[in-house]
Amino acid sequence: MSVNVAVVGATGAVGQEFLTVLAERNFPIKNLKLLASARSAGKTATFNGKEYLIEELTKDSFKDVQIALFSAGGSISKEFAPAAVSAGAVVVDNSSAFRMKEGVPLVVPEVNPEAIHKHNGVIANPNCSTIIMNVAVWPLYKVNKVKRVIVSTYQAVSGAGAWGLYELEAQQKAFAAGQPILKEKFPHQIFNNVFSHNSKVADNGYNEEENKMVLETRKIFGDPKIMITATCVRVPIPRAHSESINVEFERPITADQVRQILSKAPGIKIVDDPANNYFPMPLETSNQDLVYAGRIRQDISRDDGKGIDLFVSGDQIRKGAATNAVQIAERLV
Ligand code: A2P
Ligand code: 11C
Repeated sequence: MSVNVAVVGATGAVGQEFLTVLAERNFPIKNLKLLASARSAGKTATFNGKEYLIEELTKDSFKDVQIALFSAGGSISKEFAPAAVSAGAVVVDNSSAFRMKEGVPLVVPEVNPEAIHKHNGVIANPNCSTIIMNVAVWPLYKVNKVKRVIVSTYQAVSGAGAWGLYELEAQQKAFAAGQPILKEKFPHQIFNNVFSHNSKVADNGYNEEENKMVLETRKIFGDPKIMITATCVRVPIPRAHSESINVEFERPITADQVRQILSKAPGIKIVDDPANNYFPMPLETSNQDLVYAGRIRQDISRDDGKGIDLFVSGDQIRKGAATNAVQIAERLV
């Protein structure tokens, strides 16, 4: 069955990736509508070798649309997703607008695909750092319940949007040309630097990205008690987020068992070669759908055998956003 698809935010980093992933996976599209702001109306974008006109997003944009993929930020989702649902579309929303709302499934297809069909018109795509962590931790959780996760992220600039990439590139060019390095949207210079994630710090001392990793994982795993603490950091990398993850299990587990479980898990590739000091790297996971996992080792800070450390890296625009949303849409059709 072919369906009419709308992409909201079609000019953005994730929007553009939606087009690539839909084409690559041969998504059954009857008609495709590309929507963005008035600034982009009249421009074109390519899908499957064909030029499509970009239209301005309005509340009337969704007539006859069956699936609407949104990635234009939370406020646009809040304003326009209800119009899409009223017009009969199912919205797969990449923003944080509805993720924690009751009745809105929050889905990583490798973890909780059964939630997809319990929607009331909107299905939420989790935050990219959450997805990448969940793909690696869930297969372990299923075998030996995870009690606690301590995660530290190394997040690429394009996670902030296409502008993050332009800002890093502009600063690199200015440095190479011996010119002053200007910062625009990031709160600090990102070139030659690392800083705490640029989202707002909440009253609990954690920034929004960190709180998302905690709350979203609890909803996706269906485990409100799982203990998670996160430190999210922006690094001067164009693409692909990496994460150092310490996992505490209910029962003892060995590094070999973890390697075995993850080597059979969907969406994961093991890259774990201590002899050659070769482990997951954003350079190699960029433009890939698989989450790479390695540095799998027993946590030596404890003597009960219940701790494991690992390092993962995954493309946050693909598996962390566009691919995950398209996988959800595939299950809908
Ligand atoms: P536009 O390019 O016309 O501004 P990113 O996450 O990479 O920053 O991309 C954000 C996406 O959201 C872009 O496609 C952008 O379109 C879109 N967008 C931003 N504001 C609006 C708006 N008011 N209406 C529709 N789309 C919007
Ligand atoms: C980043 N993960 O890399 C963020 C951006 O809730 O979808 C996406 C925020 C979100 O900055």
